[in-house]
Amino acid sequence: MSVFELDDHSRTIIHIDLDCFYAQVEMNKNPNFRSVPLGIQQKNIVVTSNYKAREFGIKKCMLIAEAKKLCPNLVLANGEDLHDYRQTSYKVTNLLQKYSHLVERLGLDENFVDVTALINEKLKKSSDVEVVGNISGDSSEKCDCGCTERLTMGTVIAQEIRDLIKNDLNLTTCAGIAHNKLLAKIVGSRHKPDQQTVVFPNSALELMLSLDCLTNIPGIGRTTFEQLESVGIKTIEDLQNGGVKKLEPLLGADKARIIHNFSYGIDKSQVKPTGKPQSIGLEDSCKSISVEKEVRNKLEQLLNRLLLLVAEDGRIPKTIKLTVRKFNKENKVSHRETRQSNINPSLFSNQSANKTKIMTTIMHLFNRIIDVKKPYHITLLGLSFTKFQEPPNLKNSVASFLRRDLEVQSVISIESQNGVDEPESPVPSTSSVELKDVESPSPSPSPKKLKLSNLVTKKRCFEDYYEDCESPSKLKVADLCLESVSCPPDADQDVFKELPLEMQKELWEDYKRRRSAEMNLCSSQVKKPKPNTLLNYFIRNN
Ligand code: TTP
Ligand code: MG
Repeated sequence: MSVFELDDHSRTIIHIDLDCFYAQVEMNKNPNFRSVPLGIQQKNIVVTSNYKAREFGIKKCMLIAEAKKLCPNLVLANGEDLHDYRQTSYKVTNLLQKYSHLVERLGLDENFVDVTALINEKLKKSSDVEVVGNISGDSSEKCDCGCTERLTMGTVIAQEIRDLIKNDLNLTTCAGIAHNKLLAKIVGSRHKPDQQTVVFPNSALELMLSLDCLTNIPGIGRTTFEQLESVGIKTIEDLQNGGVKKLEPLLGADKARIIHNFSYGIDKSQVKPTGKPQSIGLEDSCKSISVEKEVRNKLEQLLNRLLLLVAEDGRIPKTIKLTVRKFNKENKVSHRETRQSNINPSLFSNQSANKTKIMTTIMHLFNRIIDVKKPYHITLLGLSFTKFQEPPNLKNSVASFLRRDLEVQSVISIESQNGVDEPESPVPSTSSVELKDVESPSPSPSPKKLKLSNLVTKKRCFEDYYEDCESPSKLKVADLCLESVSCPPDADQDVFKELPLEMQKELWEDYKRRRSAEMNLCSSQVKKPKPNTLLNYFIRNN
């Protein structure tokens, strides 16, 4: 079988590399640097330079003395404190995560984004797009698997991504678009700076053969290069012709196969997400809005887009945050205010989110920032979800059963400590003050402080949530449950029946304690919960 028959074109990967990264960060901090050749100094080395300096022949990792000889007017900025670079780097990754949850960071200034899902969505609506940017090789010969259309759409998305990074962070980038990571990375560096290049599978081999040196293949460093050289493998063709068998004694079976595939432009490695974002949000600046209906429309649009991103992310948000930028016409100053609120996870069921209820919460937050009876001018609206919980994909596992009950149990436990009632609606229950927010924290009680009677509601919320997750362990517990425990009168019989025996006992004990406290009106005589119960174990681990 030919090596190409093993290739899979179904994915679309975008590799994003920031242009002269450290230099761009410094130029954003000090715009005077834009008009001069700038080198970034670490010790006695120029680790990078802006493109003006590169015109003088300055290269990365050149000695300062050598660089100064080439360009006596070279301005140097100290780049030893990485803080700002790191911060900017994460901002870029956060922006990319708006396009896919499959974003893999590579160092500080490179990211792979797997946009396959987004492209398949977009192609359902329209495939009438043209390539944006450069094409590597000849694109006239088309593959009939659909990769031409996918990669073409990939170029449109890459441009969108690069525009977003430029607009939001004032950073230019290069992008490579291909059906795998290897080709995306290699092809992205073909046209620099501030450009993008796509390679279609039929030009992959040509691209690989055009590499000057084996070390241009990611994964072949100096050591591997020397190992290969020692057996006469010096070029890409040598690598291809040598075959896996010749490489195995040198590199081991796995690496040999990978490197051999690489030489043909084949790379099966996945984009491995580098941690999930702490928040998923969108902002939209606008011409002054002064009417509540317009605000609502704008926020609804944002929410619709945001829910798609959240669905793609897969986690369930627990908090929503609204950002409003207000413009003060008198002193011509804008400032941002944010408010946030907890939201009930049950609003995000398997199929769709309850937009109406989420909008109610959002408008409630809005009315806490803006007094709509007075004139106002809004120039930006933003929504973001934060604090996530993992999705309920623990179907048929013991964990799913425990997890459901975990939620119920912590509710009971907290109630028994606080005894505070609270509605289960998603109306704001906490208020966080950020930036110039001047509101004092809301006096509303925390959503955790639910009464035992809310156990049922809470439990049901979770059942909507876990919809068809029938747990075999649950059935077993029910089947084996020969011993029966009374159901507290303030708990739902049906829900109670489903709980494992241990938990039923805990609930009954809890009910007895509360009853006893009520009867005696003397909390000091109430038996305290045992410290090492199953219940406490789960609560501690929540
Ligand atoms: P690169 O992406 O290699 O370089 P770059 O972004 O500056 O330039 P290009 O336009 O060619 O992509 O590296 C990213 C940053 O990493 C770079 O700005 C400085 C830093 N760096 C080092 O600290 N040491 C090094 O040896 C290199 C190569 C880069
Ligand atoms: Mg770079």
